[in-house]
Amino acid sequence: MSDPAQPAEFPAMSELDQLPDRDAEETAEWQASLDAVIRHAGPDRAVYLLRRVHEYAARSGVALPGLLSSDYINTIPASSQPVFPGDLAMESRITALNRWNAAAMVTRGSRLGLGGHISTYASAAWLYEVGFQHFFKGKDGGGTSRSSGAESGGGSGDQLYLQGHASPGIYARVFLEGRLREEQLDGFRREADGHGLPSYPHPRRLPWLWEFPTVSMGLGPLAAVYQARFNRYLHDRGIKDTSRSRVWAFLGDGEVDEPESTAALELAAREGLDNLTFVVNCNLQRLDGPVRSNSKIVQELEARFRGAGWHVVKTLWGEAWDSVLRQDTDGSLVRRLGEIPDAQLQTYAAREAAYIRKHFFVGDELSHLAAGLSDAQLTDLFANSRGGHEPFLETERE
Ligand SMILES: Cc1ncc(C[n+]2csc(CCOP(=O)(O)OP(=O)(O)O)c2C)c(N)n1
Ligand SMILES: [Mg+2]
Repeated sequence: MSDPAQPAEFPAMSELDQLPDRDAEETAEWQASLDAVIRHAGPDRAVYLLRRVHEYAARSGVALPGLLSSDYINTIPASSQPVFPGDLAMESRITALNRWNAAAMVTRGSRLGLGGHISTYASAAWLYEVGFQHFFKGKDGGGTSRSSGAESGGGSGDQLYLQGHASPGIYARVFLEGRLREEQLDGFRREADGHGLPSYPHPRRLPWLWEFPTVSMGLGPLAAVYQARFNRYLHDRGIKDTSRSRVWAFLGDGEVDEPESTAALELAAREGLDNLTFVVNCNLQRLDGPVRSNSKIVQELEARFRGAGWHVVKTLWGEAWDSVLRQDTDGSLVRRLGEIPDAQLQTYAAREAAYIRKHFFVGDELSHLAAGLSDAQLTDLFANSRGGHEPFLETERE
């Protein structure tokens, strides 16, 4: 065993190919080109060029290892954003009512010392509403095909592994559907008389509502992978048509620290389980504080999921950022977003414009960019236009 006090020197990744340099002069020329770009056009330009060369190499059939993380911006650019297919006004209202009722349940429970999670659903309400309205398929014959509108007949529907601590929001939604009464909501976490609602998804206590238990943290995502694999097995053996079933796991960013949450990621990729979606709500918080203080949980997770062979789509910023990012022609804003640790991002969300101007928009390019923004715009960017939980109609775009 090596002595942890004397860590071994590891070679840099670039040296791992162990090939002799067959043309040192040519290598030096390439390096000199890069030096020149860094000197004359800056490191952001160098990153840009290397990324493009990397992409171009991959397209030309040059087998390079993939990059594990992308910039700290939305994966889907604003220009490629699809049109929201629903009734935005109606869905906004449903989401607001659910948030309110969920908050009321937890607050009433808390007055009695019962506890409950108020921010889990509050930060994920839109993710669930969009799922329920536009994606999840029920068990009634496997749901309706979104593409054809035809009944599939005999399918098994989707399986939802919902984040356990979001249960008040799910109860609130079921209440709006008329399937729970107000007295039952008031019985949240009060099951002693046999009529209350369990704290978390509990298929034995409330079998008509909950299909899978997802607390303790980590059980949902792990079980979801095996569910997706089992669905494939059933289908491949001709036992059940699960070809249209999708398994969804909703989880928190803190939850991903549970070893169970990521234990089967490689298995999912190896088995090619494209019938499985994880939705990780990165609100940067967990009960006891920020999920990561001095680094970035989203970037860390992106690298981990990509490394395991998953496709990753990040939704980080709302529409207010689009026009600001368009002005960032030299990449300094994107670089700055990438270097701000999570705890500092949370601070910006709570601070006034002068603080944001002084501490975030540092350097000539960035302070110039900030000069074109009002104080209200600046605070809005960090306090309200984060997280990507922002449905947006194509017609609203300027
Ligand atoms: C295995 C396990 N450990 C601890 C807890 C207690 N606990 C409940 S919620 C929570 C934090 C959850 O944070 P996150 O996953 O980020 O959820 P969110 O921010 O959406 O509430 C903890 C530690 C638990 N439920 N399960
Ligand atoms: Mg969290």
